[in-house]
Amino acid sequence: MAATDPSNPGPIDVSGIADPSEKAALQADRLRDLVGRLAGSGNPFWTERLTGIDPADIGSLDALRDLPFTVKQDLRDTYPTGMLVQPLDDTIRLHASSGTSGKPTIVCYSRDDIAIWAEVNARALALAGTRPDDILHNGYGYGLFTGGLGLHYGGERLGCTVVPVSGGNTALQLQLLEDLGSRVMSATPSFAMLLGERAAETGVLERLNVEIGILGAEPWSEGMRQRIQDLWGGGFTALDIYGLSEVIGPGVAMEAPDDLGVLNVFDDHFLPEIVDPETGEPVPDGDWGELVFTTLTKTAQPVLRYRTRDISRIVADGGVDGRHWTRIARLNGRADDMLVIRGINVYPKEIEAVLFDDPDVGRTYAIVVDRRSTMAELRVRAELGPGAGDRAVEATGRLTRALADRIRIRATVELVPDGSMGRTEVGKVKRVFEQVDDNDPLATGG
Ligand code: DLL
Repeated sequence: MAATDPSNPGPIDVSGIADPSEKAALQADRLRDLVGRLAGSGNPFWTERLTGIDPADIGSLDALRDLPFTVKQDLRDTYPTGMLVQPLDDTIRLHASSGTSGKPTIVCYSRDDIAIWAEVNARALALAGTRPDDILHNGYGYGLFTGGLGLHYGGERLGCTVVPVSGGNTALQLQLLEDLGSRVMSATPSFAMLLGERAAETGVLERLNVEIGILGAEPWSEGMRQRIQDLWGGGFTALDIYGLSEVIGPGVAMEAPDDLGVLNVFDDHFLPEIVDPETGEPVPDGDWGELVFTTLTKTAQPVLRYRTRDISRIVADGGVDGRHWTRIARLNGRADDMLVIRGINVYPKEIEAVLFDDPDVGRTYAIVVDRRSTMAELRVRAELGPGAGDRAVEATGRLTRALADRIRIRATVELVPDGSMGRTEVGKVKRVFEQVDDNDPLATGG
């Protein structure tokens, strides 16, 4: 794939390929080419992984299920750059994501990869309603994290004026939003909430012009969307952007305002599958399972059938005339996030859904798994909404019952005053804490 000419980058394709057989043929061609590139790269990891596979046998997408998966551990085992299939000389960028433990995962980009990345983020922005004459206030962190630079290049590709403000420094952010009149903002949902809260507190909110939020990098429920939109006011739409560093960063899939709840996967570059997270077998169409991606066009560090651990499903029904991307449901958590409490499996997202379903719950919460005794206990702390202070007792009882109904565990619910819990200004919000000794993990404002 040739890098685009910066002086004449061409139109942004927000529609995708209309004819299903044409799309499948393109994907199969690209898959065959990818497997050929991996097998012929001389990279020992791929030589070993692809033993016995002849790229020429890949005649259609049916061949996919016989190809090997890649997993995060493969990137760890080949740290730092052992999954590169081009010389490091040919790469022009490196990003990294910090895992919960051990070494970061490194991802490298060729010039063509950067062009693809800009293209898919430009599509994401355009799908959300961003126009070339917009000022894009980019509140994702710049640096090793892919969020900042991913949206930055996408915004430039679309022709926006990108404000590379990054995370943190909310006072400066609000000043820039007000003075520049930005209509589009990109940030994590938790940071969008924090900015909205600060804007409301300081009286700036009514002077802001933000209509579109491009929010992702963290799981966030419909209840959270509602709260963010309520906070920012009637004209604001919060939309979901999805991606992961191993695949490219942000811009793998995007929600559109006329098709809420669904992510459009840019399937000419990223081939999605849904598999059973336990067995790796494909699930029946429409069932929930683990999202898997093959990077069809990346050149420096492609992945084959990468197991994301993220949970979604293919959505075949509905859609919008003239748009043809593979549609998947907004994420329903990660296979790794599952908590096991007294033998019962609980996803934090289910707890968030219960909390944000309740009108008296405010804008942030935290979950503590107390493991001080052999029987783990679940504690949920949430802020009360503005004006809900005198309903705390009833709300506590109601939430305890709702959680017991939904997750089949009796949790200790603690409702605290609006604004009393800590906020995350930089990076991804942390919602789940383990307690192993008598130090309260939420004591520092969690
Ligand atoms: O979070 C890339 C990104 C940046 C996406 C900015 C969107 C916006 P990583 O740091 O590698 O990359 O983390 C990827 O974050 O596997 C999901 O578990 C989670 N994640 C990303 N987007 C969403 C989303 C970036 N929209 C991991 N909803 C992924 C839920 C998300 N989870």
